[in-house]
Amino acid sequence: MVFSPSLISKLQRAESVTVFTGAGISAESGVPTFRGTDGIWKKFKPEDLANFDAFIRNPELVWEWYKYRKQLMGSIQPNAGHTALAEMEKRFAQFAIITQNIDNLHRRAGSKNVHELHGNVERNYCIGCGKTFADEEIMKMDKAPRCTSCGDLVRPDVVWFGELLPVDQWQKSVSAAERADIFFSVGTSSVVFPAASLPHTAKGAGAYVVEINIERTELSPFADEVLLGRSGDILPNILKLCRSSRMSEQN
Ligand code: BV8
Ligand code: ZN
Repeated sequence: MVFSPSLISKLQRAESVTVFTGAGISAESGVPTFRGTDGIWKKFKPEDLANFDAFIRNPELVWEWYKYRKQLMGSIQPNAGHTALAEMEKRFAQFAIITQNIDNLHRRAGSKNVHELHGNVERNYCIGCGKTFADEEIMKMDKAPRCTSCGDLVRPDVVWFGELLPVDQWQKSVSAAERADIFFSVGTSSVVFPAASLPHTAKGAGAYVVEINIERTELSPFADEVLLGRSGDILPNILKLCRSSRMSEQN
C-alpha cells in the first residue's frame, strides 16, 4: 500500500494523533453497520428505534433490537483495524480514540484512551432510579427488563437520537480533536451530529485530516486525504508506516 509523502512526514513528526471511528471499523468483525447495504434490520431506520419515545411506546421492540445487538457483540472479536489502533497508541506522545460505536471493541483490542460518545451497549440503567444492571441480569429478564428496586423500565446506556451526549466524553473529544496533529476519521458516514462536527473542529485547529472508508462520504470534500479501502487493511499498513518512519527518525 502506497502512502503520500505528506502523510509519511506527518506521521514522522506527529506528537498528537486522534482517531474518530464509526460502525465501519467494526464491520469486518461482523457487526452490521447502520446505513450500509447490510444495515441492521433493513425494515427499521436506526432513528426510529434508537430514541426515547420509541422506547416508551414500545419497550419490547426496542429491547428486542438491543438484545439482538448484545448477543451479536458478545460473539464477535476486535479485528485487525482495532488491533492496529491499540498498537499505534503506544507510538505517539498523545493518542486518543473517539468512537461513536457502542460495541466496546476498541477497549477489548487493548486501546486505553477511548472516548465513547454514544455510550456502551454492555451497560444498562433504570430510567426511574438510575440503578445499573449488568448484561447477565438483563439477558435473563423477559421482554422489557424492569428495575428490581422501583419497578420502572431499564434501558441500555446508549445515547439515543434527540439525547445529549455525555458531557465529559464530549469535552474530552473536542480537546482531542483540537490538539491533534493528525486526525483520522475511520468507517463513519459522517451524518450523525454533533459527533460528525469533530473532524471539522480538528481541521479548523490545524490538524491534517485523513479519512479511511470504503466509499466517499459527506466529510470527503473537507479531508486532506481520503484513503479508500477497508479499515482492517489500511490501518495495519499505517501502523507499519509508524514503525518504520518513527524508527528511522529515532536512528
Ligand atoms: C443531539 C447509539 C441534541 C444508539 C447513535 C431531529 C430531531 C432530533 C435530533 C436531530 C434531528 N435532526 C438532526 C438531529 C441530530 C441527530 C442527528 O445527527 N441525526 C442524523 C441522523 C441526521 N443527533 C442527535 O440526536 C444526537 N443528539 O443532537 O442532541 C440536543 C440538544 C439539546 C438538547 C437535547 C438534545 C445524538 C446522536 C446519537 C444517536 N445514537 N447510536 C445505538 O447505536 O443504538 S447514532 C448511530 O449512528 C451510531 O452511534 C453510529 O455510530 C452513528 C453514526 O453512524 P456511523 O457510525 O457513521 O455508521 P454508518 O452505518 O452510518 O456508516 C458506516 C460507514 O462505514 C459507511 O460510511 C461505510 O462506507 C463505512 N464502512 C463500511 N465497512 C467499512 C467501512 N469503512 C471502512 N472499512 C470497512 N470495512
Ligand atoms: Zn429503579
